[in-house]
Amino acid sequence: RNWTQIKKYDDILFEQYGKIAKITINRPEVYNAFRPKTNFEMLDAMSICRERPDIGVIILTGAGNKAFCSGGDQKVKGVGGYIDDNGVPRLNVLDLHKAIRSIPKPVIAMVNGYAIGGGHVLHVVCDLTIASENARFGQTGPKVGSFDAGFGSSYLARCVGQKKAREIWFLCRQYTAQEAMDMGMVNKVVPFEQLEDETVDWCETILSRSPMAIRMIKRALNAELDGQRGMMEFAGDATLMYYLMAEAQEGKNAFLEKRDPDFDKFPKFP
Ligand code: 2NE
Repeated sequence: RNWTQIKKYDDILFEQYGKIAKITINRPEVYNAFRPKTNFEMLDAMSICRERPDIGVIILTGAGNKAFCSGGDQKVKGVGGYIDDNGVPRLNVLDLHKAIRSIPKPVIAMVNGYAIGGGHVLHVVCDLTIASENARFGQTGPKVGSFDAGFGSSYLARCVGQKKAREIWFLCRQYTAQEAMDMGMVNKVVPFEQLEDETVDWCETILSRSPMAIRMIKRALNAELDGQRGMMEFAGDATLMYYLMAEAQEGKNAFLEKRDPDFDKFPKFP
């Protein structure tokens, strides 16, 4: 498949095939662990995906056949967070979680190996997960001095149920792709050689559906868990649709033409 580069970065690959964008964490020497720079780059790529009308779905994956992502890079973990080039400790992967949740286009985790720790959280936050048979899922937080009490806990519990979510976090065991699918946190398991074909096939099916309908469903499913922020994003799209209507145009036109608006001509639906 002919992926073309969208933008060059140090820690990630950012490519496009048709209307599909692919973000690949490209740090195989540390099993695709992320450092602050990796997350800043992924955030930049996500923002480009959001703005570009020719991109309809995003794949998130890891380079190689060992790991999707092994979480935060323990070699740069300092006091207060992961230390960036300026010596500032941060946990900017949380901004990436928000961006994945917020972008009005589906994000698919293509899990090609270990999804561990913060890497497990990343796949959980994505809208869908397609895994290869060699993938392994699990948490390590309470083993290595960390935890994610955000989407990595609450949304995980919505996927696998409260008991399983507690098991995953309390015991820090690893699960096979099939076990992860049986728990409800993976959509499909395929042999490694078929992983990209299967994922692209899912992307192309999604791309053949109504983008506005997909957008509203993502918003609605998020809103159920995301409280006021979820409602705000859902409401933002309701406003978008209102702005597309002649009724909203009439209000603006009347203001600019210094006349009273005539809303009478618009139907009042039951
Ligand atoms: C992923 C896993 C289970 C793989 O085990 P194994 O035995 O197959 O490989 P190995 O030898 O452990 O790892 C291969 C290379 O990758 C590096 C290793 O150090 C090793 O390199 P060398 O020492 O041979 O040079 N590597 C792997 N993971 C790394 C990491 N996270 N940071 C830096 N280097 C890493 C096994 O490697 C594993 O358990 N990895 C650690 C997983 C982990 O604990 N991640 C952090 C959890 S906390 C977190 O991510 C987090 C959060 O909980 C909340 C918010 C934000 C982040």
